Amino acid sequence: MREEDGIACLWMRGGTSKGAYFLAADLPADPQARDDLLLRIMGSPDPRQIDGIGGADPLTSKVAILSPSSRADADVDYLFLQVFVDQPLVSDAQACGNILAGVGPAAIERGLVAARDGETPVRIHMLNTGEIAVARVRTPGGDVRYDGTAAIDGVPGTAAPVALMFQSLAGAMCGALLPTGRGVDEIDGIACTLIDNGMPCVVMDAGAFGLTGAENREELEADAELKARIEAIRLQAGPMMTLGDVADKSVPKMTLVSAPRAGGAIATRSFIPHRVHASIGVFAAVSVATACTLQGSPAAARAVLPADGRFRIEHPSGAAEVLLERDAAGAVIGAGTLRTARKLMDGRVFPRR
Ligand code: NQM
Repeated sequence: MREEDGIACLWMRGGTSKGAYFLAADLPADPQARDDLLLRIMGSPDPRQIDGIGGADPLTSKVAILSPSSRADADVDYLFLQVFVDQPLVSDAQACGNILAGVGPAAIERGLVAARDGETPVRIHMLNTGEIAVARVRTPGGDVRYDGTAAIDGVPGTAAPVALMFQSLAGAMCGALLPTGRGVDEIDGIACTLIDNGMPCVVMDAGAFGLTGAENREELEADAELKARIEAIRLQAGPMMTLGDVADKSVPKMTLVSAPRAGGAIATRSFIPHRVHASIGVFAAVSVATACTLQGSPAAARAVLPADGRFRIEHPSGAAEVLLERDAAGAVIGAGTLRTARKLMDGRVFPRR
């Protein structure tokens, strides 16, 4: 690989995020050399990412690396990497369900998965957590179809649906759904549910911070005192969740909940962790929905539980629907959601040298 010749790159929207999709074979095998290259491709560290293709926001500074699956029960391996915008950091300490929505289409585009006529199920081995997701990709005539009639809040217009299904996400990063063994912990006087059903999240009541929970992204990001309080809780929650020192990690996510305002199950505002999410992550939404079912959790206290298992998780730009499958005892055993994805650019990217 010669950097001056460019590196094959698909630039795609996955759900409400955007990122660069690569084949592992096109990147250095050594993680340090790979991360150094990705920082230069994205233009990090720089708040504007002016000399790279990153979009100056954690939601548009993401990378998916695809390779033939190492497992017989999957079609493709997917490693997610979060490229920090203003720090020289690349982290594999979280999965990403939004970027996941583009993995099926990208795997077909790159010839890793053969498309069927109509719809192609793609079994995706998520290397960050070891779990498998199944994505259903529209492929009429054996070609990926991006246009369609599905709409998701946070993305204008409509596109082809990508249904995502998950099983056994509990403890994906932390080893247990409730890594402290409790549904509620108190940190700095705030009741928190420390939960991981696909994404390590700290769920807290917005009211405990004197907020209504309806504040917008800009208002929350401008509140330096609030951000400092939330970061202090996060740094304590990290080791409690078995994540170790999380100062340089993008997990746990910090989600403030309040009563739903638009007919959903719960309202959320999520720090991911230093910027506020414009909507909510997929696995974060699954984790928050799961917290809504846990008696004693600040989420359960505010939630309006749906009778049909379809949790509409309200967020700053609408709501994300998560379907939870529960066993007879009420434990969450499966989850699903609907996303869309779109190929924006297929070409070669030239990193800063
Ligand atoms: O929780 C952003 C996103 C995400 C993560 C973040 C995600 C998930 O929306 O599954 O999708 O929380 O950093 O892309």
